[in-house]
Amino acid sequence: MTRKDGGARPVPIHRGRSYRFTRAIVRKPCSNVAKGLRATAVGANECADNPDPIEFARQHDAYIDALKSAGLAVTVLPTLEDFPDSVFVEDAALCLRDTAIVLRPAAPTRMGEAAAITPALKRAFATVIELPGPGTVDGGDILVTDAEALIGLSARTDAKGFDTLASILVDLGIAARRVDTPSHILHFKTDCGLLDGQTILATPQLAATNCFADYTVIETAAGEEASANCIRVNDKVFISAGYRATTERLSAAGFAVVELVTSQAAKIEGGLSCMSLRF
Ligand code: CIR
Repeated sequence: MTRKDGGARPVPIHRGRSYRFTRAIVRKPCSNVAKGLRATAVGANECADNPDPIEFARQHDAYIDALKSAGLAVTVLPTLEDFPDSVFVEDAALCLRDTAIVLRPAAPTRMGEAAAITPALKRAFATVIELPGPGTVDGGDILVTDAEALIGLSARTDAKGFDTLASILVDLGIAARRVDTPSHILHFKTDCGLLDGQTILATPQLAATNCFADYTVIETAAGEEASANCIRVNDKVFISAGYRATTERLSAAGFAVVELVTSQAAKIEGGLSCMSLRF
């Protein structure tokens, strides 16, 4: 079968490898979390819509409990006060089965998060590879399925970063496919999430780019685009709370859906996938 973009159909390697996990790494949100990046800059601590660090920590604790209830052993790293966005550990690394890749987050205020997470990766993985520069890649732009890694070019992930990461992944036996993230979307996975090895939840806008031509796509309901950043963890699908129509779609398709409140992370453009590294 040929994809609409002309490429060969990816070959599934291990069924379920993209959502069967035993461990996760998370980092507690710091007290400076209100200074986290967001598209519309506001004066941190002066805006009613800033995240509240205490409420963020509560929601983060519930997130950790949910990961544990899905069967994961969770390593909780301490806060990093110098890095307001450091709760979003996904952007600093890509964790595969036996290998972790330390990425190169593009935002100047986030670059140091990669070095900060490296010791924890070295404790958990036999092999840790540091992505060489000068390109940049944020983990939020990488969607790993059973068959391949889709890497979305975005304001954070550039072509050089893609090329460098793709060559590492190919050496590890993982096909890497470059896709484009529509310019209004922060990260590729802001608008999509894996449901199983062959099924993806995506916003209609991202699905319309045809990047998921080889997959079954379930679209988020109208007005519920913010629910797209779900995560599949073993037998459960975690989705942000408050998106009833999309949740019903997933339940009707047979997924065991669990809603989690992410209102604080959402204030600085974070969601479910960004708050953990799962492997
Ligand atoms: C940022 O702009 O980098 C953070 N405020 C949000 C990062 C969310 N990460 C993700 O979607 N993977």
